[in-house]
Amino acid sequence: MTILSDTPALATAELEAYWMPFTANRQFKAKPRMMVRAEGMYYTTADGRQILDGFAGLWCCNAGHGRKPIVEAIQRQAATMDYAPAFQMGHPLAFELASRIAKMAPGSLDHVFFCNSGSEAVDTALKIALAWHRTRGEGARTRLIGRERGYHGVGFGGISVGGIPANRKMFGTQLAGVDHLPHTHLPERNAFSRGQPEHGAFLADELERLVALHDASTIAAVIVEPMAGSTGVLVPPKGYLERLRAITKKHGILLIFDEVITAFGRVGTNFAADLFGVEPDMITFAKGVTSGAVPMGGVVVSSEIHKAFMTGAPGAIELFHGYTYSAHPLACAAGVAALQLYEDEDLFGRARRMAPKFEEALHSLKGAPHVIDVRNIGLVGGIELKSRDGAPGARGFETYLKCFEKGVLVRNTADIIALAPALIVEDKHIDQMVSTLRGVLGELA
Ligand code: PXG
Repeated sequence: MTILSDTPALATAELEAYWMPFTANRQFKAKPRMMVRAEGMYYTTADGRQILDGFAGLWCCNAGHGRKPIVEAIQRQAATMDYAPAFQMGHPLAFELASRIAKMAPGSLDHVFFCNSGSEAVDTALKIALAWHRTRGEGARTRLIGRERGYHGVGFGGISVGGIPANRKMFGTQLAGVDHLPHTHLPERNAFSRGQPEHGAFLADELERLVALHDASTIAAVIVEPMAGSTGVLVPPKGYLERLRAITKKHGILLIFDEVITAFGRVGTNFAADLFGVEPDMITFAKGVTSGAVPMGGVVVSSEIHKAFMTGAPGAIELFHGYTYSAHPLACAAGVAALQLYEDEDLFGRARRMAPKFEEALHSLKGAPHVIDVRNIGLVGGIELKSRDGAPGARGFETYLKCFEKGVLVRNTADIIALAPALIVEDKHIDQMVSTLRGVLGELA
């Protein structure tokens, strides 16, 4: 199969040293897909083709690519102060960004700990959960509960609570004392749901079963993505998150929402917690906070959690955790500029306004070859294809490659195609994504 018109910008030998993440390295290097520029909704490849970005990079460039206010803020900051020590020192933009995020966050979530990625954000949140219980004299609460089909990055904490077998099986025993809720994907009952599916709230009751098994006094936290992105756009069933919240509260267990994908407008609100009307105790974020322009992640914690640490001698360090690049000046500059841009252009409102058109277009693929489910929320869509006999994932990957060949970047997780365009997406882009997908599905075996 011709994957694309291949004019690699680099000689094959120059491709060797870079061990690429989550990539079929040998296959890529045989036919590289090399991006060299990005602007607005489009990438330009090394061979000069325009690619419509249907995935905001990797769920991150929510304001679109190369946005001037963000670019200029980064340039200004790089020229003014490249770096300031993160420990026992600060710089004004870190405080400004934290204040802005705290104001955007729901309810009593009002303090922000910065790191550099979603994986670090998850590890940070899990550590804060453990330390918080210990600070309050409940140090026996060490158990962490994740969910099948959850993705929480690739640190040992994240893969331990995560629920993707391939991400876990090669890496030993991971964290001790972790258990998992069942995932919420019920295609036989919920296929072709628009927005939140009707069935599945009962799956939250599995937490009661885990509490009965382990005893609440051993459980520190439950972590879930309010909408599971990576494993194929699993929108929470109606009532599910509410029930998780009620059960965690009843048993003194912290609830962490991993909003690395869903925060900052992806579902049309500041956080998915706002859309679903459920307030967790902590929210992890990354990606959209800088619109993907500089790596950054973080955790927003409730005032109650934060307050519990602010005790002891005034000169004592309250939390032995942090990174050299926590609140890096370039990331903070990008973050402040991105949040300002989201506000100035009302991009989250725009996401809400575009969502019905996006939903309609995606669901028009019902009945297209191989399509067994379409699901969506905000500006996120998932199209599930029937797996080819004996070759799970092959049809999804070929769809991804052929869409790229035809000028549209989508993402596949096995046989599920995900779409998550930047919030500046226009009708014509949505039409191009869906018509390209329709064409590709028609061609595929
Ligand atoms: N939590 C969630 C919910 C994520 O989606 C992470 C943590 C980890 O973030 P970092 O910054 O450490 O990668 C993520 C990342 C995909 C895809 O194709 C998803 C992610 C990353 C790359 C690809 O779905 N999510």
